[in-house]
Amino acid sequence: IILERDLHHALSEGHLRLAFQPIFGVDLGKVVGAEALLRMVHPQRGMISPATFIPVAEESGLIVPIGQWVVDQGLAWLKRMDAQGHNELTLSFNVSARQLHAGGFVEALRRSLKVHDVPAERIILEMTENLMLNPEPAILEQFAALRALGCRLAIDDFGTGYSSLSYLQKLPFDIIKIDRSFVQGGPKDERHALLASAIIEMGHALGLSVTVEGIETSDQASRFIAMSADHLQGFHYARPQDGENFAHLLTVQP
Ligand code: G
Ligand code: G
Ligand code: MN
Ligand code: NA
Repeated sequence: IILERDLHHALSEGHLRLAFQPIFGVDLGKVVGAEALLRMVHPQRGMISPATFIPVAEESGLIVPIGQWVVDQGLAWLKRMDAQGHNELTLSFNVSARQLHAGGFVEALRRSLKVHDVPAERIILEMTENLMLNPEPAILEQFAALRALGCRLAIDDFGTGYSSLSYLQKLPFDIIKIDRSFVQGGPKDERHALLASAIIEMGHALGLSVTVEGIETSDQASRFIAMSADHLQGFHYARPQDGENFAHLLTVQP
């Protein structure tokens, strides 16, 4: 169990880390971006998954300063990649509803982009579809502000939430990330593949780019390339990595 004070401690004592998972661009046939994924290194218990502590962070409101830390660290990393010549990578951040409801997210991001001298066009913000179901005007304003800034917005875990397809035409999204449950095994495999294929077509018809996550085998990669997915992500390409290892991955691609 992670408590609010554990999180406080992790933030103030430097026990948070970012891992970066490559995102493969089908067109270019290479890694074109990364998703930043938060980790907590507990002094006694070792690595703790965000699935365990993000809910506590959201509940306590600590997700706001933690989210700012994530953006700041992520942009600093992106600049280090630039300096090594990898200066076209995009960087995706996960953003929870609580961060937007708290207010100030857009302004903090704008400041951080300025401080680190990163163009907003290289940033993607991933949000789960539950956030889009009945967005309040204040949330819609932030979506618009984020796009006006130049960032792109992605719907994360697409196909697992309270999907109301009507939001796809109403909301200013650029990217659909198809949830990994559509990729990976099980008796409903065939139907999942058909659904994934239909989602890709629908996304393209709406002018959206489609990413498929959870690609674990070369067979899955081939299938989704044949379905015209735009970007692929998953253990087949690489697990979430230490920022320092990432540059190495760019040179050893499957
Ligand atoms: O990295 P892993 O697959 O264990 O992530 C588990 C969940 O935690 C995912 O749903 C992911 O979106 C979420 N997550 C990871 N990093 C962050 C973060 O920086 N902020 C928020 N809000 N969620 C994150
Ligand atoms: O909800 P979100 O998509 O942000 O979750 C990202 C999580 O998915 C990370 O915790 C990451 O470790 C995990 N992940 C990334 N690629 C794969 C994969 O190929 N297989 C599985 N099982 N999990 C993956
Ligand atoms: Mn994500
Ligand atoms: Na996801």
